Amino acid sequence: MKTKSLDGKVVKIVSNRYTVRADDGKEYRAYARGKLRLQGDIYVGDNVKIVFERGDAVIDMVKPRINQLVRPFVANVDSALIVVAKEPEPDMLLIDKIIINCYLEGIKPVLLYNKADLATEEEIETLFAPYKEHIDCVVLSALEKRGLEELGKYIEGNVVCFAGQSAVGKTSLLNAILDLNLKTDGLSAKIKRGKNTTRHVEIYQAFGGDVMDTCGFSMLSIVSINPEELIYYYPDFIKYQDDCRFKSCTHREEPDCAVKQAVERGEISKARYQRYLDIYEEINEHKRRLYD
Ligand SMILES: Nc1nc2c(ncn2[C@@H]2O[C@H](COP(=O)(O)OP(=O)(O)O)[C@@H](O)[C@H]2O)c(=O)[nH]1
Ligand SMILES: [Mg+2]
Ligand SMILES: [Zn+2]
Repeated sequence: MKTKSLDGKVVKIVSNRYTVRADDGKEYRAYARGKLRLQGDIYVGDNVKIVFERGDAVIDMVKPRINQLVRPFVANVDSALIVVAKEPEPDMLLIDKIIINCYLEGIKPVLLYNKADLATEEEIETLFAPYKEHIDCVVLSALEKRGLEELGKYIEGNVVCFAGQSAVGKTSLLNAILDLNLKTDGLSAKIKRGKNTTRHVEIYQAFGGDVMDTCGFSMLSIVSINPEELIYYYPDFIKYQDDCRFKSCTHREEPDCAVKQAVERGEISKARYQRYLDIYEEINEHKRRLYD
């Protein structure tokens, strides 16, 4: 006897129940086979196959992931919408690490400045300056509903994930987007703000794409690469690299380093360069602890 099976995407996880949006357009609350839970976690964003057993939907298979992020755990993300805001004060080291992680996982980073209603144009420009040549930057205010249509362009046809510190306004932005979609196509409903939303990830549909709200990334370490490889994840450094004296230049102590010269000339932001050195050291330190 052939059992009915459906393809779908995990859009929500609450303890051991997985909400799967299946290709038939319906959502099913499914259990997962024990072997799958043993093999590793199932993430929000995972593409799965469900079967039906005695009336229960059961996740039978998890398809290979294109990529994944940890803390929070999400899978198959096309683009990360990295939110910074006037408040809380931007943690640029964290932002740079999120960007590196995006490149490592093949995820397109987009930098969003929210709460623009509280900031001056100059403050926004200063924050964007080191990035705007290689990363798309968008000015937003969830409060004033500013920039939402532009944000929609990054969501359309994609699976996107909000990232950034806590309290920058990720959920507010998502709510503003859902509101807008509700008005235009009557599709989506507002997020119910629960008390227990911190560890929670859920996918919402808007602008013809999937949006993951997350609790944000509070800390992050880059452990999957060697420090010498870090340079590949700095598109703003790469164009100078050919002019460094050494092919293997890591742009630190080496003589005749074109990247350091660009920092001196003010073409590369000093602060961003300093954070590069800090991240380099952090990876180095991690490797040392691993092998000593
Ligand atoms: N002034 C202003 N406040 C905002 C804006 N967006 C969010 N907030 C406020 O910032 C706080 C944190 O927002 P929330 O969406 O919960 O942040 P999250 O932790 O990143 O999801 C709340 O008090 C919001 O009302 C904005 O565009 N302007
Ligand atoms: Mg939130
Ligand atoms: Zn160099």
